[in-house]
Amino acid sequence: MGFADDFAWGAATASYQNEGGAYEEGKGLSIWDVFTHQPGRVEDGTNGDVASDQFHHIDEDINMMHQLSMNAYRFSLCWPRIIPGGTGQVNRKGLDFYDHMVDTLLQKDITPYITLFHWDLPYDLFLRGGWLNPDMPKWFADYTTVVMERLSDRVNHWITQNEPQCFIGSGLEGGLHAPGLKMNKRDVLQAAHIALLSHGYGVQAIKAGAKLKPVIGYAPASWWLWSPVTDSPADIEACRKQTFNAKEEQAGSSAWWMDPVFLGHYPQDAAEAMRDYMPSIGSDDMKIISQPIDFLGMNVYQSYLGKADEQGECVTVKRTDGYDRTAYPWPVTPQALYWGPKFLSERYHTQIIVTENGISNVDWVHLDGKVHDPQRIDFTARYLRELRRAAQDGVDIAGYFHWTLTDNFEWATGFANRFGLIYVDFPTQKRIIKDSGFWYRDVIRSNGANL
Ligand code: GCO
Repeated sequence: MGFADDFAWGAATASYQNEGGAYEEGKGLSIWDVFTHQPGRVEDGTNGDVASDQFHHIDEDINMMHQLSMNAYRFSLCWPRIIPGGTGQVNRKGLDFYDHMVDTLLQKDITPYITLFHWDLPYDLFLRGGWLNPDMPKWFADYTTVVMERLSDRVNHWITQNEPQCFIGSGLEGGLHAPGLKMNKRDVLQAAHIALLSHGYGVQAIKAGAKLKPVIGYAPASWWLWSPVTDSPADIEACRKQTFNAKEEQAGSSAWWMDPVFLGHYPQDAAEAMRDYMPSIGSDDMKIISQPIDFLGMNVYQSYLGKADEQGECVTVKRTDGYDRTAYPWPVTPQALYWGPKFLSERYHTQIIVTENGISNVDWVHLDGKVHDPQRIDFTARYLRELRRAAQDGVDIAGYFHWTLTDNFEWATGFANRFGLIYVDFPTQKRIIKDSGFWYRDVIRSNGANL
């Protein structure tokens, strides 16, 4: 037994990281357009004005997906391309771009999985308070309704938000991502609550507006994850407990963002520890936040490793110099794709789709004109084997989206990190399928049997 026959195999991207066309066809500014143009924000001084120029290369990119036998593509919509000011006036030309994209994908039998929000908040909404403004859930619902009207006659897979841990945690608390703020704990938890409520309003708007029966997911970051170093029950239990611990860290954790959506309440011990900072919670809020959805999207790149101490508490195993790591540098921990789906599906009783997994690597064009990236192949094979093991153990896993299709703009590190299955020569925008792209094609064609 391996992956289901109708398993979704694809790649994932995000509008700001790929599209470019930052000032074209009536698009409004997003917080990332503004942030990346401030000196010192992006390590290599670059920005996503052009990125991998998907705005002009979309047909070519879809042809390559087809060539690689992908049957699904996860991408996000740029809210200010569709509604330049965040609310009000709709930009038809922005919708036309996505309309064309959806049609072209469907012609190639590639199922679109659309993420409504992958961080590029309309700048005008930031000026109105962004995630601190109590109208935000309604704005998000209105935007979602506009999208439903135009695209839901052909698209039925929807993801409300990508990684709130980053757009709230890194954007509003850590200051590393747009809009680059360092707010206090109370304000951060208030913004987090409004983001969760926006997810709920988004789900309502999808259900109300969808012309095809929708399949709805939510894709928080799954890096707050501990894998046991042995299979002993004590190590497993300790790691499970630590994976859902949100007491020391809320905005970055898993449970703070997942318990409300799947269990209808904040993690109780963490909420108790945070009692002086808790947001104001309206009487219907938790019900709206926890309306049933169809899957949990997991973005998994790594996990911590843990073991139990004598009291059964989790001790994180320290890594020393020389451990296996990617170019980022992030540790290589394939077991994250076994324990992550297992722990999360057991707690939340939901289907899992791996909405992101991948590796930044030091890729370049070799003398023979090809891009040889054995590390990406080995990395992905190891992770996919662990995912298959989870499926064999009965975890309901419906798809895998590799991060990412082409090399692209990696947020605050600029173009320093190459994550693509397809190499991009940024000065010319020429694409070259890497060895890993062809390897992934063979994995897809055998539905994982060749792993
Ligand atoms: C995230 C985002 C992606 C990243 C990817 C590699 O996880 O930060 O969803 O946009 O590019 O994860 O860092």
